[in-house]
Amino acid sequence: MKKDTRIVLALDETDGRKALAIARDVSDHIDAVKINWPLVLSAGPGMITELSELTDVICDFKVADIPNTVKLIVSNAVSRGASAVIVHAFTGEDSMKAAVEAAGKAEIYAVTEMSHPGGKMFTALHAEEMAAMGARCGAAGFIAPATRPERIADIRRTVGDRKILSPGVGAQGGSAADAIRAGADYAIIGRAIYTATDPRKTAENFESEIRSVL
Ligand code: NUP
Repeated sequence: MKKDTRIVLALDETDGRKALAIARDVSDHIDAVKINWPLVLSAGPGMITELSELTDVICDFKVADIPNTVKLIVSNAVSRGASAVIVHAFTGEDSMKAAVEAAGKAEIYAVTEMSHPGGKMFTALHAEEMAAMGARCGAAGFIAPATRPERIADIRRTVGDRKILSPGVGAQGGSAADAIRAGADYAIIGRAIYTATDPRKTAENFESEIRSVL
């Protein structure tokens, strides 16, 4: 995945045609598109392949299962063109290793502390442990909350130079500049871009905001 704009577009728009149009429109101002169940369930898994012809695609399937099921999901997403798949880390070492093995040359990103208020209830209590386990098992990146930049800094200390991608910018109240300043490599931004009147201009503004703190 390139590292030019430091923006990953979270494309949770559920109309497939609109999603593709938005991705094309903002493609110069993002480094990758992250898709999640809302788009895949409404427009089909073919979206992974279609979007992968435009940019790198991260499948945010938050896979949380036994190793065999993890392997089946990750290898399916990668065979359709995903460059990376997001998995939960709380499932433990065997499931994490299965994800990394099934991904092959593609990357696995592990969720640490989630960005919403509920993320503090359980995920926050084990975020560093989950990050350390993920790093040991070969996860290439980690998801850490832009809503709590100080936690990005904590996770950064745990994972060294592996990637950190931070959701929670805009609609959830976090700031892209603060997330990058705290140690994130990428800001994951969804509604603030794809529901904007001018998604391209909005992405461009985020890009300038991020550039100002690099
Ligand atoms: O902790 C997380 N928080 C989060 O928002 C982990 C995630 N993967 N996400 C995802 O990032 C969420 O599912 C959505 O796809 C995106 C944030 O979107 P938005 O709040 O910018 O619209």
